[in-house]
Formats: sequence, C-alpha cells, structure tokens
Amino acid sequence: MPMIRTILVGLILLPTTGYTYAQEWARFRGPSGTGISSSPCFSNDLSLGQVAWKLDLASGGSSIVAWKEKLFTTSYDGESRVLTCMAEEDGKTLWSQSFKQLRKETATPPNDAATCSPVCDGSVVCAWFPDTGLVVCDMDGRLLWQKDLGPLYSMHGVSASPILADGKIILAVDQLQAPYIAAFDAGSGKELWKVDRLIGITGGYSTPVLVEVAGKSLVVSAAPGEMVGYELSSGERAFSVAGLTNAPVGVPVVHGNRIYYSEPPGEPIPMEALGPADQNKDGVIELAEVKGSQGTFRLIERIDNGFGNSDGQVDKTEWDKAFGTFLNNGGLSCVELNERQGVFAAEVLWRYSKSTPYISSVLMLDDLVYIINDGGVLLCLDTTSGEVVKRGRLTGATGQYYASPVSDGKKLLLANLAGQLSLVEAGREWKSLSTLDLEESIVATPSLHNGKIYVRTVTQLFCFDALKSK
Ligand SMILES: [Ca+2]
Ligand SMILES: [Ca+2]
Repeated sequence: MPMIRTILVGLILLPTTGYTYAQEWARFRGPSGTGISSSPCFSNDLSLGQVAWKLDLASGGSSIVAWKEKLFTTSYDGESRVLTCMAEEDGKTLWSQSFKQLRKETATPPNDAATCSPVCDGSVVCAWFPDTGLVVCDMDGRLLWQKDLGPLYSMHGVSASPILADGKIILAVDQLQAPYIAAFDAGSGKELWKVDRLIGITGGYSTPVLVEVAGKSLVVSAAPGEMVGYELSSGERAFSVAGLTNAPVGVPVVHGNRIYYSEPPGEPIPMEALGPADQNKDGVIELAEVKGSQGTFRLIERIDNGFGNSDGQVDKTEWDKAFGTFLNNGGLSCVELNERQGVFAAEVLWRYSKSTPYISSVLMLDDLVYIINDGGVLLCLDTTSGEVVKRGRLTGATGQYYASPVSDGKKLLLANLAGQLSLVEAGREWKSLSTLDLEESIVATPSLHNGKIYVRTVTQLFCFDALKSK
C-alpha cells in the first residue's frame, strides 16, 4: 500500500488506551475484548479442588460477563431465550428474564440461539437473541425494552455480541443481505445511527471493540472485506484497511495504536468443494439443488446475485469471481493506526499466514501475541517483527479450539472442545503448567473476574477460586 505509506510519513504517533471498565469483565472477552483480567486469577495449577461452586446451565455458547458481584449469562431452552443474573459468591440466581422465540433463525454449530454474550455497563445489561431481538434490563432485572431486528438473512447464524459504551449499544449484523452496524440508545432502544457494511460471501461473525485514539472514541471492527473503524458518536467511518478479512469471527485486539487480528489464511475454495450439492452433475449449482440447506442456499443466492446474472444458478465462472474478488490474504495481521488533525490512517505492518485459527481470537500480552491452533499448537509471535518466537504443543490437550485464550497477565488459560483446560506460563519461553479435563465440551470463552475463573461447558458452569487460602 504505497499510497497509504506516503500519507503516513511524518504523522505523529499518539498513545491510545483501552476503553472503559478496566476492572469489569463486562462484555465478550472482558476489558476491550482483550481477554485479559487486571487482577491475578491463577495459581500454578488448575484442579477440581479449586472449584468454589458449579451449577447446571441451560444450553448456549455465550460467555459469562460480570459486573461487580453480579454475573450474567444467556441461554435457550425450547422456545425460551433467557437472560439470567447470578450471584458471584455462590452462583445463585438473583433474577431471570425469559423471552419467547419469535421465529426460527439459521444457526450452524457451534452457533446456536444463545451464542452472543450479554454486555453490561453497571446501569443496564443487554442481550441479543437473533430470533427474539435485542433485550435490555436494568441491574435488578426490570425489562426496559425489547426490539426485534429480524428476520435475518445469515448463512451460519449470528455470533457477534453487542458492546456498550457511552450509553450506546453497538451491534454488528453481518448477514448476507443488507448487513449493517448500528448504535441504539441503551435507555430507550432508539436507533442512533446505522451504517451499511460490505456483504461478504459467507457473512461476518466478529464482535467489535471500543478504543480511544487521539481523544476520539472509535468502534473497531473486523467486517467482511475490511478492518474498519467508526466514530462512536456518529457511526462515521474513521478508517479502513481492505483485504484483511473475508468471514471474520475473532475479536480484534487493540493495544497502543496497533490492531491485532487473526483469521484463517485466505485460500481459494474450488466449486468442487460443494461436491454433492450439484446433484445432477452438470457443473452448475441451481438453487433448487440446495433447497435442503438454508446456509448453502443463501450462499448460492448471494453469489448468483452479487457476482453473477441472477438466473437462479451458479456456474464456475460466477463462483470463481466471488471467491477471487473477495478472498482475503488472511492470517494474523498487525495494523498500525495513526491520526493527524482528526484524520486517521491505517496500514498493515506485518502478517503471519502459515497457520491461524478459524474461530479463536488472538491474545496480546507484553510484547507477544498468542494464537491457539487445533491440535493444541500454541504460537507466540513478536508484536514488533511478527516473527514466531515459540511454537509448541500444549501438554495433554490436543483437541479443537473454539474458545479464545484468556489471561491474568501472567498465565494463559486455554479451553478446547474436548473439555480440557490448559494453564500456561506466559512468555517467550512459554510452558505448559497443567491440564485439567472437565470431560465435557467447551465452546464458550472462559471469563476472569475478581480473581475467579468462570468456565462454561455444554451443560455446566464452573467457578474456580484458585487463589483461595487452602
Ligand atoms: Ca446442477
Ligand atoms: Ca448465475
């Protein structure tokens, strides 16, 4: 990007800080989506002996969020969509609000009806159920408002959680028709601004983050086709970098004036990958042939309408054009953001694209950025050079990883689909400390709050107190 590089010459680097609620795990992945707790949580191992309490929890892939002594969770059961507030001390339910499913929305596993984590600002708590709407309660559980935003037109469902700042709820809805990001007044539900997004080929699934840069509050978001920043006050686009994302899932992590973000390397997908979808083997996929799969139907319709001739079928030329046009370079990227006289500019400093996770987000700590790949392969890279510092396999935890790493600033916690929890000493020579097998699948990213560790498996919630005196 020579033009952007030229623009950047002579720009003043301004320090930036993480935005809001540093002490609270108030949103998906905690403070500013970093996955890092400001208070110590871990001892030198993790064991069942450290479980302070555990309870059965209804289904849902969302993570626990916390504000002071209250925990919040979303779940679903049949046609009910539930927002629950629990006591930090013992997990006891303080209040619960149940909402009736309004219609069926698609959700490809690991997405489900309660994938999105709630968000809290100490005044209100907000939950987003795609088939029911955006719901907002006060801290005592009184419903303030509910707003249906559907029907949606997503390929794999919805996983981008709402975030909250300055009394605004920000929500990215990266569906395959009319995708947008919008801000709603947290008190009334009134729409404050709404901005179109690029449609992408398979949609977007990433939760935005809030940062302060040069005195301005920016919403930074991995959107289909671009990493983009908006002014929180107006939704006005502040910057964008093209070619980083295709079907974003992970959360971007902002530190100083750099943005770290990871998704799988962008590789061309041949039409043959759909194989059996072409039932009559004529080399063309007709909508009628994929009626049985809502996700595939929407993909074919998207390609035919967006990259083809809208004749109800997709041939190889249309397919290749879609993926050729939109395909990102992918991998783990570091973007530098600068500002001068109110104008922002962004450029890619480095990329690593050998092997990067599909869903799990990056974790940035000190001068290292960590990613966890399937098979329990943990990589750390130097944040300045992008060079791999250490690549190794976690001890006894070789499964698939959907949950993102979290840390208390000294140690990392990693959770896999097999239910194994690995504790790792952070650093350039990181090392596995212990592995605990909960013997039940973990999709949700663990949460760290007030020195406690919250781990949601498919049926239970565990609260670990690793620092309690024995
Ligand atoms: Ca066919
Ligand atoms: Ca066509």
